Parts: sequence; structure tokens; C-alpha cells
Amino acid sequence: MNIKNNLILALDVMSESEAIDICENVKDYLDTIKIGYPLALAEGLEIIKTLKDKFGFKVICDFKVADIDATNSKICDETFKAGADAIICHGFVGKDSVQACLDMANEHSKELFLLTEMSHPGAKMFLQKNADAIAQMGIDMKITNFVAPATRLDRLSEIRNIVGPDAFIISPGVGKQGGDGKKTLQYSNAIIVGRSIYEAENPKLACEQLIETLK
Ligand code: OMP
Repeated sequence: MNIKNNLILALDVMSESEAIDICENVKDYLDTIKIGYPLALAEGLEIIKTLKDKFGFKVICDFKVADIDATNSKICDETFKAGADAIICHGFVGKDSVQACLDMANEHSKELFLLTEMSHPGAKMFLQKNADAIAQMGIDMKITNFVAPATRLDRLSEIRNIVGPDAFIISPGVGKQGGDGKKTLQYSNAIIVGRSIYEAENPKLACEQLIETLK
């Protein structure tokens, strides 16, 4: 996936009007947005097409899919039918569950991102212990896109080592969660940033300034 300015906006706002307002402000600086449960539950999956049609964005759906294979298939199918270009799934559920997501992404000629280790403190409790194995599983399954944390550069670097230089990694945790964008991009292909853009008094300026710090 080619991502303008290596920056993905996490659009976790709670209404279509807020979403459109933010997108109007930042549309010159980025071309890829990530929509998760907050906006999709508030406005329905139609929000994907609305934002794609209005701004021409690529949309990654962050539904952190984590169910049995049959259910994962249905979740991914509906999400791709709604227009998503990519979906994020969890890896801890194991190979059969992830394979169902990958098969559905391939059927729609869309992309799958495999979440390895998460960015928040709680990820150290359970997920971190298995994150390397999750990343290796992804490579064994020929998955090419991964999510790994901007908040722990040592872990991000280790995950990069496991998935190799050709894998595509996107990293959340820059800004509000404490991660540094420029350092993250030493290991990642793009950063995911939410609150420090959409909660800023001037999201356009916040975006512009953030991009400056990445150079
Ligand atoms: P901010 O912390 O507001 O910049 O937002 C980060 C975004 O990335 C949110 O949409 C989170 O749900 C998401 N995210 C994480 O913060 N940590 C993760 O480990 C994984 C994700 C994700 O899958 O996108």
C-alpha cells in the first residue's frame, strides 16, 4: 500500500459531520484513513463509502477481527463489501482464524493487516509474550502487512527483524501514547495517528507540523 507522507489518520470521532470536518482539514496531507469501531458503530459501515467517495481516501478498517474462522469470514466479507481497502485482524486467535481473514481479503482483492503486539501498557500482560510468534505465523502464512507498536521501539525493531525488510508495517502510538514519529519510521512504513490530529485546535496545522517532524 502506498501511503502519502507515511501518515494514516485514525479517525476515531463519533459522527459523520465531525469526520467530514476533520477530513476537509487534512485532505491535502494524507490519503489513507483508518476507521474503527467508534465511527463505524456511530454511523454504520456506509461511512466507509461516504469518506472514500468524498475524499478519495484509502480506508483501512480497524475491526481487530478476533473470532473463530467462520465468523471472521463473515466480518471481513461485510467490511470489504462496504468498500474497505484493508482490514486489521488479531493474530492471537491463531492460524485458522487469521487464514479466514486472509482468504476473504484475497477473494475481494483487498488487503489484510495482521496485528502483532499492541501499543498500550496492557499489551505487556499477555500479548507481548506471543507477539514474535504471531509475527512469524504471519510470515509463514505469506501475510505481507503488519501492525506493530510505535510505543516500544525495541519491540518494533524485533518485529521488523522477524517479518523482514519487504513486509509493510504500520504503527500506532505516536503522539498521545508517547511514541515518536520519526524514530518509528526507522522501522515502520507508516505511522497511525489519531487524537493528536483530530483533537487538535487546528487539525490542519497539527498535521502539517507532524509531517515536518518526520523529515
Ligand atoms: P491515538 O492514540 O489517538 O493516536 O490513536 C491510535 C489508533 O490506533 C487508535 O485508533 C487505536 O485504536 C489504534 N491502535 C492502537 O492505538 N494500538 C494498537 O496496538 C493497535 C491499534 C490499531 O490496530 O490501529
